[in-house]
Amino acid sequence: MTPRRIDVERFDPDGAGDPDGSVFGLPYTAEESSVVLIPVPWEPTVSYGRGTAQGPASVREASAQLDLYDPELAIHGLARPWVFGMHMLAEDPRVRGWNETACRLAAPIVEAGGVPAGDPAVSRVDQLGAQLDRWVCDAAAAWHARDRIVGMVGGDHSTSLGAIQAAAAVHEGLGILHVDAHADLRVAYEGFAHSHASVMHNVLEQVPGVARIVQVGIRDLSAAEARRIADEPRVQTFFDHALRAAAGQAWEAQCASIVASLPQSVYVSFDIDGLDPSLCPNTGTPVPGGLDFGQAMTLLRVLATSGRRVVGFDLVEVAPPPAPASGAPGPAQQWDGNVGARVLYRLAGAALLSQGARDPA
Ligand SMILES: [Mn+2]
Repeated sequence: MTPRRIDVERFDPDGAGDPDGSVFGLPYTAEESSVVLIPVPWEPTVSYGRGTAQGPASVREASAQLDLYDPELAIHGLARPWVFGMHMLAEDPRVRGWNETACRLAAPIVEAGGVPAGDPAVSRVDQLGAQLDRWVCDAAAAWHARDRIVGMVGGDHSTSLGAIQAAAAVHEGLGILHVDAHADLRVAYEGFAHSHASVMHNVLEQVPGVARIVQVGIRDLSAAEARRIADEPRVQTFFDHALRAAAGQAWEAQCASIVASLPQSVYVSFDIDGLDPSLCPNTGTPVPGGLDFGQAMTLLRVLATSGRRVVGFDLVEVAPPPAPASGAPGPAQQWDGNVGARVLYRLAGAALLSQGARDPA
């Protein structure tokens, strides 16, 4: 990626963000921007709390009120990541349509806690999931080909597969930094192969360009997933409990160990439920424990300054609370989106910093 510089005069970062702007209140088009964000409102196999199909919209809405000066990246020469241009594309109505169809088919199955393999409705949901993967992969690949940093905003975690396929196609030997409460290594969940709980299994099986998955914050998994972690040389897992047990060791040093496990080209797959659930109370599958916000920010900063290149990323499983019966959503309604927007801004900043972007003189 060659960082693109945009016309900074068109935006006042100290003013109130433009709520109609594409993301972070910025007025720049995808054409002008170094970072292009693809919203993927998708949640058919969500098994517990719903709402993550509204994730991209909730992040976009809350992002308008962020301050865009980054004091932590400033130390490394990138206080103003936004000057390289960031844009979130509009949602594609076809994706919304496929999601509605797949949710309708999946609802009774999820309600029943799953069905035997071979059920026709399960197969149809998996087919729609495969169709979604192709759409996400093509959309991401088009912007990779145009030398942009591509970020995907889900949707449930299954949406990451297509985005990882696109990144791995152009970055052989790709490593995934996977922040999550869950290992997501199930072969299938409730019958669905294209499940949010199976995404990293699907990456291992279907994306040969991925050399390694480094998991952080994991604290909710099945015995079969634990065996897979133990037996699979491509997966290294920094369990939440182990990070806590090493709490005497400074977090910075723990981040250095995590990052040292990754190859040169890195894609970050950030499930918001990797964070403490007070930071994502409406996410679909919250789990107590996890990273606090500062720990996550430090991890991404250590990654960005390690000499590795962050070539793409996603943010998934952000979900707003149900809309209020009346009136406009207030700050409490926007909390999940607010935290998500801050993670997204740091992901974009970390990718830019890792690829050589620095503040203009
Ligand atoms: Mn998760």
